[in-house]
This record gives sequence, structure tokens and C-alpha cells, in this order.
Amino acid sequence: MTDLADALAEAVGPLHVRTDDLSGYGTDWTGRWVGHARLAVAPGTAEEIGKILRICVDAHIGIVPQGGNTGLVGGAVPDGDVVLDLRRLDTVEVDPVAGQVRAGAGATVAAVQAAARAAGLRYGVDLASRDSATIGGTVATNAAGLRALRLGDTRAQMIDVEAVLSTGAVISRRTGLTRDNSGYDLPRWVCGSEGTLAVVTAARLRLLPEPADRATALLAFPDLPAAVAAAASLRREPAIEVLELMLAAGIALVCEQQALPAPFPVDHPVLLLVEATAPADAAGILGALVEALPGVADAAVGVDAADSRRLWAYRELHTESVSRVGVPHKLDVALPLPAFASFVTEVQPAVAQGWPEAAVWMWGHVGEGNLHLNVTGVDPDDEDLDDVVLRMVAEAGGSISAEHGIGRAKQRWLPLVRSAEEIAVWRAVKAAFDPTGTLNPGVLLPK
Ligand code: 2HG
Ligand code: ZN
Repeated sequence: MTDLADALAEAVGPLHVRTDDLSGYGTDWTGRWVGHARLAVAPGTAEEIGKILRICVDAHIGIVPQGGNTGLVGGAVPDGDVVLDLRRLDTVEVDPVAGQVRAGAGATVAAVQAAARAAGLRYGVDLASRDSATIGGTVATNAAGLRALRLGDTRAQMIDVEAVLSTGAVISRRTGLTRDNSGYDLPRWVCGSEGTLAVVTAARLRLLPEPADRATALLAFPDLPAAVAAAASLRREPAIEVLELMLAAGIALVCEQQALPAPFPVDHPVLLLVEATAPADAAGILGALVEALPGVADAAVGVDAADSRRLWAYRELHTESVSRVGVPHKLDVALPLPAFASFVTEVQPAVAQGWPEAAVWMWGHVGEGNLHLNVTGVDPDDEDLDDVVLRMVAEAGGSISAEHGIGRAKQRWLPLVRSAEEIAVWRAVKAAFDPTGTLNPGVLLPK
């Protein structure tokens, strides 16, 4: 063992320091971001994290916090750094009276959802990677997911965060108060900072009442403008909690890769997955809304929970299916809804012009103008492709990152959506939290 490994072993116990077989820590889920971990250390407490940080600060070595490693912008991929594996911090404690959960950074989203459910409540953030994605990662990236349209992103659930600064100091309000307007809200700054300000060790999150009834439907449309107009109209309805858009190519890919039957007897260019929740008769409410919608070519309604899961599979299996055909360019972008349909139509030929071999896959949280544009068949390192797409996004008044963050993937394009003055303030904030630049170096802000 090296001096560094010895010092860390003293801090957390030798069983929790790994120096061999580090490839799982060094590569992201998609295979797009390949780095190198110097070693991995798995602390069991915030206090141990403080010790680890002080050791790494003194040794001038970067620390990359990692949970489920499900991020999609290279934000948890080390570059010769120490990986801080947070998965041992997996406690989940529900306070049903307060309607809150305190979850360790390493608890999975699914574990938090299950604990909430057992108390007759629910956690508002849901995403397809729920079984691996951890609370620490979702707080650090302000993950949004499938229900943010109505329930908000991670920041909207957050009551408090416990986090360790690179000095080893622990910050936390510790109160659980839902009204606490006493000055700068550091928990909300840490949320979405992608591990660059502090290491999230736990979060206190709000839980919501479980709706008594829900209904799911898959709606088919003849074209994009009709589907987007339907989404715009449905998002005004309080009962609608989910509005997800898919295209024919993605549906065909999912069916082929996952051996699923086509959802309708004939193919349709665009599908919307919608879900309604209500105190009673969600299916009736959803049925009436669909009936009144112009342009619906066909509809499949989930008659029970198993049937709803069958419809959800077409949406949730997109990411995995795309990865089966190649290492994708992942462009998670946001567009103003009025520009959504024209962007989707125009970006295809723009990509085909420069990269005729490209396959473009698009789907997303259309209720919030969030489009996931994936491209396979093009060298993953060919950033000219990303440049073409992200410039089109900025031109259309959109954002280069809707929910996945900046990571190592998108720093180059930050000036398209953030001013030099804003980025200067970010640097000052970073220096205040992490003066030695130890936390997640090279992520979000260029090194
Ligand atoms: C989703 O909504 C995730 O499916 C992943 O945010 C998107 O794989 C992607 O590009
Ligand atoms: Zn998404």
C-alpha cells in the first residue's frame, strides 16, 4: 500500500480502502466517460469523510464522490483522483408525523421510495435508474426525473442537507424546519453543485401524500405539432402528473432490443405517455381529458397496475436500449415548448448533414420542454456533433442541460447559456466552499 492508502486505511479501516479492480469506479454507465481512479475509499460516517478530505487536501489529491455511478455527463468519473464511494451511508429513516425522510447519501432512490410507501407516503422524485441511483447523487445533481412536472425536482423536495466541506467541517441546519428563512440557504446551493462544493452525506427530504388513485395511458399522434399541442393542453390539468414524449424510431428500437410487442397495431410517428392521479376515478378523469383532446389517433389505457407497468416499459427502457446499439452522445436539453416540435424536426437533418451515419434517438419530459437527444453511430469523442446541436438549442432559447447537469461533458458550452459574470460568481462560491479545489476537480467549472 502507498502512504496515501495507509493514511486512508487508518481513517476508515483497511477493509474500506480499495487499490485494485478499480475499473467500475473509473468508467461511467454508458462507457462514454472513461477515467482512472487512484484508489477508492468507502467511509461509514460523515466524520470519516472529514478525515479523508483532510488527508487528500494535504496530499493535493482530488476527491470524486460517487454513489450509484448512474450520472450521464461524466460528473462522477475520476481523473487520477480518489473515489469516495458513499454507498455504505445507506440509512433511511421516515418521520411520518413530519412527513419527512432522512436518507444517507448512499441510500438508493428506490429504498427511499419503498420506505415512504411503507409509511403511506411517497417520495416525489422518480427515475428509471431508481434501483442504483443514490440520494447523494440525486441531491448533488438536482435530479428531476419523471414526475417533476407536478412534484418538482430534487431541490423542491429538500428540507436540509448534511454535507462535509473540504476543510472537514460538517454543514447542516439539523432542524427539519420547513420554514427557516435565516440567511443564505446553503443546502440549496449544494444541491445541483455536482460534488464541487461539499460532499453530501445525508439529506432530509419532504414526503408527499400518496394519491388514492392513478391511471396511465399511451396516446398516439399523427405528428409532432399535434402531440406537443396535446401536451401543452394537458399540462394545465391538475390531475396530470406525467407527460412523456416518444418517437416511432425509439419505440421500434425498444421493441426490438427488449423483445416487446408493438404498442399499437399500426406504427404512429409520436406517442405520449400520460398519467393522472386523483382521490378517485383517475381513469375516468384521464379518459375524459383524452376524449376532449384533438389529434389523438389511438390510445391504450392501463387498466390495472400491471398494465400500467407494461405501458411504462416503452418509455423507461429507452436509455438501456440506446446503449445496446452503441456508446451514445447524450444531449439532455430544454426548449421553450413553442419551439419544441420545430427543433425536433430541424435537428435531424442538421445532424444527418454532417454525420450521415448517425442514428438520432429522441424522447423526453415534454411537459417541461426537456428533450433527451441521443446519437449513436458517431465517434463519442467527436464534439463537433454536440456543438452543432447545442448551438441550435441556444439559438432556440433553450438550455444545454435540462436535468443531467454539466459534468465533464458540457463545460465547453456553458457560455452559450451563462454569462461571464455569472461564471465569475460561481468561481468565487467554489473558492469559498472548497479553497483548495479538492472536490470533484474538472467537473462543472473547468480546472
Ligand atoms: C430519462 O429520462 C433519463 O430517460 C435518461 O433522464 C435520458 O438516457 C438519456 O438520455
Ligand atoms: Zn430524463
